[in-house]
Amino acid sequence: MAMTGVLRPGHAQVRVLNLEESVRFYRDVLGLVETGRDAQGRVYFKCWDERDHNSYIIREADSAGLDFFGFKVLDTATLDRLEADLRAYGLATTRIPAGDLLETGERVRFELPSGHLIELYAEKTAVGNGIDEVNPAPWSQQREHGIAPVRLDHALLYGPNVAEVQKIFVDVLGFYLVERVLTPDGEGNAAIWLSCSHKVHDIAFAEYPEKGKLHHCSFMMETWEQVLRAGDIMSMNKVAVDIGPTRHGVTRGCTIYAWDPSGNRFETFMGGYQPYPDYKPLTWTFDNFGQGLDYPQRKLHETFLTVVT
Ligand code: M3P
Ligand code: FE
Repeated sequence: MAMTGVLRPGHAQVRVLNLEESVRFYRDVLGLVETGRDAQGRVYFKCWDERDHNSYIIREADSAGLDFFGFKVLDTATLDRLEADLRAYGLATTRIPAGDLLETGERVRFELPSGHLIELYAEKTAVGNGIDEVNPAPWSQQREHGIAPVRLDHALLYGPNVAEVQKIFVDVLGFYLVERVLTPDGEGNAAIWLSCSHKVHDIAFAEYPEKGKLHHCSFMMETWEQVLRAGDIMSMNKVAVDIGPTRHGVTRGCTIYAWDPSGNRFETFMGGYQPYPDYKPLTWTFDNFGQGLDYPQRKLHETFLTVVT
């Protein structure tokens, strides 16, 4: 499809309890590439095959969780237009100056009715993926370190007012609904999966009473074998695994959910199908939520509903 408007998830800033322990985890176990540190003490990472300077930023704090989640948009004209559209819709926006995040341009930030801070930005320095731009090799040495996902793929966020959140993403930001799980009475959505691209989801939300919660940030692996290898590396490093390796019914993605040392859940993920914006959304009834989460086991794992940061 012609990609305009919002391009993709670009960055997540996550709070961790112990910075250096977390750096060792994200760099050496998950295998992200450390790309910088700033005056506030934040540590910046990217996945090996991402080309922009950073996609995952951690800062030390007293509680785990998500500070904000950012999407890259096509260009500054698109950023200005989307900011105007958000304001016309009735949302307050603030501009964060270029350079506040390393190698990142001006950001437009707004708060969703779910309590999450979402950002849009047009510029982040392209540092490349360590592979030549002329006659490129298929991968670089950076893929040989830890789990080594190729990119930050999506996030699942928990909070109230998911119906309003859906309207903002669909009516203002140009996303489309790919799948949903109905509430027990069938009247509303308990969870929604939204795409701004050809991916099966770029962001997802589940209805939850507390505002601004993180369920997981997801990192894309290239193959199912790489997901299994991620599970091996998790066990070798005594990482706390939540669910999997298994396959989600929703999205058909193959997955492991696990926790970082601070209790932030992350996912190593591959697959799913490739939807288009004209596809009719797929619907799961609440009694089939278990298959949606874990298709082989048909199990609605308790932690999926209750453990968030
Ligand atoms: C995902 C994901 C359900 C969970 C689905 C999860 C239906 O698709 O990417 O994490 O419970
Ligand atoms: Fe996921």
